[in-house]
Amino acid sequence: TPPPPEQDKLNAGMYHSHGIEVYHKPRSYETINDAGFNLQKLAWIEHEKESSPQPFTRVRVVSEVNEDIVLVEHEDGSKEEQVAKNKVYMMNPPKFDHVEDMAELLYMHEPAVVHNLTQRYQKNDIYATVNPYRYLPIYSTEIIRHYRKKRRGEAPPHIYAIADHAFYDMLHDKENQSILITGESGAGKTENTKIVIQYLASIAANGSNGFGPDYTQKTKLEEQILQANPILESFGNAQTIRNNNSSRFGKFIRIAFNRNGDIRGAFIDWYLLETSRVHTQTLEERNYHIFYQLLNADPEMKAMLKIDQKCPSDFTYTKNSNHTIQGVDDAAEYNKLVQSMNIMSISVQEQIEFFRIIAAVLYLGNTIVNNNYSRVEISGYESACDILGVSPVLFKKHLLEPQIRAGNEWVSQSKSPSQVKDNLDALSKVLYERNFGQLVSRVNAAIDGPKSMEGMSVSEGERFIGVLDIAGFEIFKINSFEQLCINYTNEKLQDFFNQNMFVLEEKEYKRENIFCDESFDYRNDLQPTINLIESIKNPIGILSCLEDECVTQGTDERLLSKITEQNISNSRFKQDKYNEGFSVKHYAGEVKYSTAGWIERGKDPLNEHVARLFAESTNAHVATLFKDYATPATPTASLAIRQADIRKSLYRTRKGGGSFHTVGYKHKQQLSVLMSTLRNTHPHFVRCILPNDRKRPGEIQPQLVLHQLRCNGVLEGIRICRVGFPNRLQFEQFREQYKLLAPDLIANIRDHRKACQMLLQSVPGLQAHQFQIGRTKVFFKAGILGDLEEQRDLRLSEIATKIQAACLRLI
Ligand code: AD9
Ligand code: MG
Repeated sequence: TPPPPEQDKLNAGMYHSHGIEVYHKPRSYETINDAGFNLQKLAWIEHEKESSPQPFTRVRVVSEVNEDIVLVEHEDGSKEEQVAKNKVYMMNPPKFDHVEDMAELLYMHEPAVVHNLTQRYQKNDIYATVNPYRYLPIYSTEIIRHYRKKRRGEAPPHIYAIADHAFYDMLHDKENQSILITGESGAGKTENTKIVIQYLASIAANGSNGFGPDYTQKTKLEEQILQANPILESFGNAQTIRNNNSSRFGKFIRIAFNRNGDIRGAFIDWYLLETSRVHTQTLEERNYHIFYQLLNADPEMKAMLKIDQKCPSDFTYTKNSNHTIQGVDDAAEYNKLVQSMNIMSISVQEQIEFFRIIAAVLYLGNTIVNNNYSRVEISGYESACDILGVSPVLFKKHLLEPQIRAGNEWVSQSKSPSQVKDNLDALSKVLYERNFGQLVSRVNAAIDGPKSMEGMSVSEGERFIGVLDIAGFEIFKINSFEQLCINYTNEKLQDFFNQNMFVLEEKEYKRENIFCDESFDYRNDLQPTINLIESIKNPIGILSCLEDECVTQGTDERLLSKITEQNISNSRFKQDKYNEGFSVKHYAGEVKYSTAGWIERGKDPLNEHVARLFAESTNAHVATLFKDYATPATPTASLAIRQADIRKSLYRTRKGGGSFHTVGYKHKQQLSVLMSTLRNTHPHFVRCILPNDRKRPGEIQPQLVLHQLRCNGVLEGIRICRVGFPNRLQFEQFREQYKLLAPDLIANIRDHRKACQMLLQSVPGLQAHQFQIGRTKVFFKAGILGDLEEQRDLRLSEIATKIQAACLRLI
């Protein structure tokens, strides 16, 4: 084993693994209430003011006021106060400072975790899951080599370690793997996803030649897989207040390997692209990068796209946004994009097609809508029609006076200017989203991996490692449908995590022959929340209520009363007193959702007639994007076609929406496929943490960190670890550590198990239900090990006093 490079020692710390490490070796969650009262102990109490930058205050316990309350003194001597015992968290002794694996902490609770993360970050040990906001030289070939084939705990925590374990487990256990990366916006999910893929491409390239020392050589396929990201980022990322390169979609990238560990291909699935950004951005944000990249492209390309001489201020969709990002050169980014597309073997002609849609969207946004003597008029739409290969006359006709069916007849429906504007924006969104989907499909065709998500049809002997990069749990002041979808996804992932932990724990108990009562079963903890969102009937959950109301042309008010009426008895549901929405109790906290605008958003946003026009475009790419609309259904079509169309529309309604399925419904379907894929993998969990909200290096805000720990399930994990027997030690280790408690009693006992048993029976006050003796380990209920540690400390100080006295006598 080569010694760890200096740099590595310096920077790598308790990397993202901390989440999973914590749960693998659960520790107790102790307050002075469970740990037992002890004078002069250092502890943490919650800071009174939530606004304080420090969530917890260091105190010394002074005296016991009564059964429930103690008097504490702030460590800086500033004041004394009385605090409930169950709010006084035991401080870990200094020997636990900066520990890499938080599972080693004696006391495991919110203040301990926040303290550890803060301490490590300040020492530049960013790999306490925290985004450094600066380049650190810890991703070199040298370091890849260091992490290659290391067992757990052998090398300091690092994202490479997680990637390497996944790779090893895949080859060794012949099992598909997944790496689930979650965290707030800006926490580092996408960067780490890229680092994982870079690592896998580096080591896999050396798979069949015995993991030789050269981690820099890559095959064309590996190169292509690495280039997928810049392409996706151009079209799917944008500058937001929180992140200059924020992913506005979720993705799951599966990389397939053969038996030797060579990369066979990859496949990307994507979720929930934020389409509203195409037409509206908030202050200090931008539209998708691609708009600015094309507006900074070379003059030839701009001329080809009919945007020559244009800049962001010439287009409605870009002019109110930031036009540049500090430190980013959009022209250079454009060149990189083209380079990536070239490596991906996307031809110049194809590139132009993908770019063309972007130009068309810009022109659609510039269409002027006004009222001309009570008739709606549009102007300036011709460029968009020209680029999209459709007739401007028909476009205008369908847009302004779409024909709708009334019984068996078709009648013209007139629109108001704002409806026409909404329609244009809806078209832009759909064009953008379909173009994005097509681009991902094109990338998938190039990297040619396991073909379909449903089948996971990796060929014989092949396995995959999937990396999931999706937005983490969100709680804002006003939460809407997007937050519900994101939080629902996270609820499912947390549930998956809990199930996993439960199964692991259960296996360990079985292996050790430990009895655990039913209260230990936390498997279905989150089920009521999941039901509340996704249940189809009895009662009808939120998403299905939305689906029903959209199909029956309901209103937001009707939707809300239906959701309430159906779910009022669910303990995770709460009615809103102002009747503007409802609250859901998620694992990470209670979130208030506002239902305003859900029905409008849930409906099919497309003007079907215009969509059909696109399906018939002279431009093959545009026609492909809308091929599902390619059925003629105008009043002039033959009777047979019209009847078929009517049948189709009946069929759609009967199916509960058919192609009009709401975004929520589609997301639910996609999520259910994703979950079944994940269930067939060995998961690895990575929690990314945002250190500060200013995109700054070296700064850590403990309140912000605490909030994320609460939201990302780390603390939820700690909570469930308190159930059952969270602390455990090997017999020999336990005996060695605690023999002081009864040295004479066990001195001559050879069998470690027996010695542990005798030792534990001799501890005064320790009750039989507080511990269990397994096959190789002793197991403790939360808080008990801390007690023993106290007694041991006491014994040690007695011995020290005796020795001191003896020395004095000698003198
Ligand atoms: V979002 O939900 O997509 O808005 P992410 O994906 O969690 O978010 P991202 O990975 O994009 O965040 O990281 C944000 C920025 O932090 C990056 O653009 C980098 O500038 C910075 N970052 C994140 N991780 C690292 C790192 N390991 N090393 C250096 C980093 N910089
Ligand atoms: Mg991202």
